[in-house]
This record gives sequence, C-alpha cells and structure tokens, in this order.
Amino acid sequence: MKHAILWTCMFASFVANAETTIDPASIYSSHCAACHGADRLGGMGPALLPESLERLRPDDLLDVLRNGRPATQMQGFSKELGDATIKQMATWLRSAPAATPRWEQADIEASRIVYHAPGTLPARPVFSADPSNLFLVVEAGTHHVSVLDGDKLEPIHRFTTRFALHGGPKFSSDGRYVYMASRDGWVSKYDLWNLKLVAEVRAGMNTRNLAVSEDGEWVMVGNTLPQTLVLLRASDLSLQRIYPVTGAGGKSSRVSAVYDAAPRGSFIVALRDIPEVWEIPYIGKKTFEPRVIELTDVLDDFFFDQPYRHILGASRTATGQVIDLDAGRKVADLALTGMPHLGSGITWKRNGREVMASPNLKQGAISVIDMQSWKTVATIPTNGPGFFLRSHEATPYAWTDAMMSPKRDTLQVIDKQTLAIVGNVTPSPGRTAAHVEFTRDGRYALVSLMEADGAIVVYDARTLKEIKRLPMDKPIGKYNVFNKTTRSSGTSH
Ligand code: DHE
Repeated sequence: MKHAILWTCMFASFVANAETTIDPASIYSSHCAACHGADRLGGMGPALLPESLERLRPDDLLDVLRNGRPATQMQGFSKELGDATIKQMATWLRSAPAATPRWEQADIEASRIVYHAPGTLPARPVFSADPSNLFLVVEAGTHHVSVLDGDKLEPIHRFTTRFALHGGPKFSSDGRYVYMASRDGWVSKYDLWNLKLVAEVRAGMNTRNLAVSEDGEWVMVGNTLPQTLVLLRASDLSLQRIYPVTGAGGKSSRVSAVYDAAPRGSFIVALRDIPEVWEIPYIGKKTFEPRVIELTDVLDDFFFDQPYRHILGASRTATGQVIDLDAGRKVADLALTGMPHLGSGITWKRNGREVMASPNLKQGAISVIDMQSWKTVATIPTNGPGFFLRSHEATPYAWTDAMMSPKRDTLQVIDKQTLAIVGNVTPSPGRTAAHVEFTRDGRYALVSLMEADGAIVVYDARTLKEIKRLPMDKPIGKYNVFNKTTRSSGTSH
C-alpha cells in the first residue's frame, strides 16, 4: 500500500513536471525506443521519422499516442504521460532528428535476411489452384496478405507482411515470385508456388515503390529517405548498386516512382524535386548507367503508353506533359487540371483510336485523352474525386471510385465506348469502397471494402450483381497474377 501511494505521488509529480518542461529524447528512450529503435528508424514497430509520419493526420497521431493501436503491441500513454506531454512528443516526433539519419551500403547489407537460398525450394506449386489466376490481397489493417484462388474465389493462404506495404506488389514474369515494398523501406520476396518468404532487405528508410526487371534479374527500389535508388539482385535481394539521386544542377531529389519499361529493357525513374527523368537500362552491356532526360517540370505521377514509348506525366501543381522517351524530350502538353492520378490510368480502343483515362484526386471527373493527338476527348463527371480506375480487355466497362468524397461508398461503372455512366455499386452504405481488379477472364470484378472489418466483394462484371464477399482486414489493394504479368491494359503494371 505504502508503495502504491509513493508511486502515485511520484507519478503525479512526473506528469506535472512533464507538462511544463519535458525532455522528449529521454521520454522517447524510456517509452518508445524498445519498439521503434533508439535512432527512430523502426524495429518491431515502424520508423518514427517526419517522413514516416507524413500521412498520419495530427489528431490521429495524438490518438495513437494517447490510446495505442488496437490489435498491435502499441499501448496508449495517456495515463502515464499526460496530455501536454503527449502533444509535445507528437511535435518532437514530427521534427527531424538532431543527427541526420543515414542508411548506407553497410546498413542495407546488414539488414538482409535470406530465409531460403535460391534454388532450394521446389519449382512447382504446393496447391491445386491455377497459379496464374491467383490474387494477392494486401490487407493494411494488421499487415497481412491473403492469397486467393481466382477460379473458386476463395482464400488459400494468408501471411504477415512488413508494416504498411504500399504500391502494387510486382510479380516475376512466370508469376512464381512476388516482390513487395513497405513504406519503411523493407523489400520482401515471396515464393507464391511454395507459399514461403524467401528473402528480405531494408533498402531505405522511406520508400516510394519498387520495380522488377522483365528478365527477372533485378529489383530497383526508389526511396525518398535517403534520396537514393537501390539496385538489388532479384535472386537473393543482395545489393548491386546505390544511386544517389542528384540532378545535373547538384540538387538531390526524392523519387516519385520507378517502373519497369519491359519493351525497352530499362527502368524509368521519375523524380519529385528535380525536372528530370532517368532511364536505367538493364539489358545489353549491363552498365546500369542512367540516361538523364531533362524536363521543364517535375513529375509527381505518370503513366506509360503500352509500348513504353511515351510518358504522360503531371506535377501536383501544374498541368501535364507528354515525354517521348526515344526523342528524350517533351512533345506535348496535357490539359489536366484536377490533379490527375496518372498511376491509375488505363487504356483501351475507342472508335479505332487508343485512349487513356485517369481519375483526378481533386476533381470528380475522369479525364479521357486521345493517345495520338494528346487532346482531352472527354471529361466524365463522377460522384467525386477518386483514386483508382480499372478495366479488363474482356469487359466493356471501366470502374471508378469516389473515395475522396462523401460518396466514397459507391463505385461508378463507365461504358468504354459511349463514355456514359451506366451503373453503380454500393457494397455497404457509408463505408469506403475502392480499387477494383478483374479475374483473369474479366468475368468478375473484385472490389475492396476498405475498412478494418472490410471485405473483398465480388461482382459479376456484366450484370453488376454481387456474387459473394470474403471478409478482409482493410484490403487496400488486390492484384491478379495473369493480368499483371501479361500487362493487361485495364490495370496498373
Ligand atoms: Fe498510393 C500505388 C503514390 C497515397 C494506395 N501510390 C501507388 C503508386 C504510387 C503511389 C507512385 C504506384 C507504385 C507502384 O505500384 O509501384 N499514393 C501515392 C501518393 O503519392 C499518395 C497520394 C500519398 C503518399 O503519401 O504516398 C498515395 N496510396 C495512397 C493512399 O493513401 C492509399 C489509398 C492507401 C495506403 O495505404 O497508402 C494508397 N497506392 C495505393 C495502392 C496502390 C498504390 C493500393 C497500388 C495500385 C495498383 O493497383 O497498382
């Protein structure tokens, strides 16, 4: 009893003191470092650097510090620290550490874990489902991936992932391996035939995305912290080369995204802070030397035509531009003003001409662009700003969401020829629905009910009738092996 009173007094005085002057670094050491790393670079919990917290709203960060995160090891500190201290800790966590964090060759090499050496797992699937019609569903809630049989539309396996995967997982061209990037810089290679994690490496402290070369030999990772590109051997994720991302003028830049331009045998890299595009060839002499294309504006987001000759790019502040990769220069402007989400663009043939369509993050509209004249041929009004647009060669429709608007629970279905909205689906009123991927034959559309107690909702792509729903934990994205490896024009690659 005596102890309890003494402890309560000490605790009260600690809180009172903490509310006036606190030493955030020492509170961090005693309360946070064990899980998030002494250097804030992450450990069992995620990194706590300003870049890592960018996407967390101020109130959400305070809520996590006060009340913890359900179903994780993160406990709440409201009783222990008091509200004023928690607010100061939140400010401190959003400030850069006194010593600039570094992630260099030795750190990358030391982080690498090889669970199964190349060639040690059998080269045949351990399940009876068609391996080319599997789906990977990224469940962001408690960081899992579910593997679905795309014919029976049933889960066959589920595994835990690194904290906060982002971007599409990328498949080897035979569909056996999948490579996933986490926002904290972890790259994981998974063997889908054996349902086993093969290797992992931390390529950066804050990562945009990764690309896998068509020949299956290389993985390129684009980072925002440090500002680097990291080339890995795909077989075992060992480090091949680090590129500091520094432009012609000596300024360094965050990477916007890196993609595999398979028909060109190269990686294409867009940069966020300097007006340059880099092309890094991986076939031929294998010097991996970047070819730099200078631009007049930076690229925050971009899209390729199917032959990978042109990039349609946009910055967050200006309108778009078309870059001819062969000529190495801008060839047209794009009249896009609603902050297009070009990474979600798709193409199809309409009246004998190729068109590209993209949702807009700040406008309830789908922009449709002619791929020869580069003119906007239609602006289709939608329920509100959306994130994703998806279709398939075998369906006459394209599906879009309005997840950045009050109508975030409804997807609209657009006829690809008339450009009219011909239907809509609302999986659960009031709950966010977005991101569609089709089965290999285009017969069914799988929609994410993006909630903690969410689901993959399967629709008949022709009648728009619900077929079934599979419970999932915040399924932010799903990826069909066939559609991705054959580079379907209705989905992202
Ligand atoms: Fe994404 C893909 C950028 C926020 C879910 N997102 C991508 C890609 C880029 C990108 C460059 C393509 C990478 C790839 O597939 O290789 N995303 C951005 C942003 O700049 C933005 C707006 C802000 C940010 O901080 O990154 C952003 N993205 C989000 C989200 O808030 C989403 C909805 C949820 C989340 O957990 O991050 C989200 N992004 C996704 C998904 C994909 C994606 C599901 C893969 C789409 C696909 O079908 O390929």
